[in-house]
Amino acid sequence: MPLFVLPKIYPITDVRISGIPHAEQFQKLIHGGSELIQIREKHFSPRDFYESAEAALAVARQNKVRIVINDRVDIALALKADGVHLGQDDLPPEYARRILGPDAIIGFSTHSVRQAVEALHLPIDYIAIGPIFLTKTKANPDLPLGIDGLLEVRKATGDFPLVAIGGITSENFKQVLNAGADSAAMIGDLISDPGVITQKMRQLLHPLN
Ligand code: 3NM
Repeated sequence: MPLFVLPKIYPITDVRISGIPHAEQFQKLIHGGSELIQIREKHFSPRDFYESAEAALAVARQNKVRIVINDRVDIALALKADGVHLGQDDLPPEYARRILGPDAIIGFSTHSVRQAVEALHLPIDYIAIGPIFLTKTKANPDLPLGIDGLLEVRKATGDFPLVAIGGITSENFKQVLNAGADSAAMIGDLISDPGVITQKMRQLLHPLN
């Protein structure tokens, strides 16, 4: 299997932080050039998450952009989304793969070198490692790994597709890419001000424009 190709910037939507619906965040991110977006929702009922994801998926499909659902394999399956992103306490990736099939994108969160190395044997398309820096977005985050920790994870995971997450901003994203992350996942810094989501996304992808 060829390695999964990640975009340099991997946006994740969050309604509490941006104050606008997921589908609108998708619209703005896509205008700014996003090609793969994760919908993350820790506070909605399953029904409301499903309906938000359905609306976000419609926007994604209109624009030929891929959508990954955070945590919920059932919602990814029901909507025929492009994939799912799983945490350490979610359904194990082996079972998500069994349910979603060989073509689904499956991402998996790790928080240490040990977890990242263990994840190499799983049927997943990418590993996320975090938090790299301090973050207020995630409840009970692990201790930040810092750039040194990220360098160690990169070394231990060879060329396996690697997403860095946690406290990444337009100021520090180049540092994580230079440290070997294939992609920088961003929530707060990218989507907290809905008026500038498109502009921020565009600047991340084309810093000189
Ligand atoms: N997962 P922000 S840190 C969703 O460590 C998430 O696995 C993390 O949000 C991990 O870009 C995190 O606002 C929050 O810091 C990322």
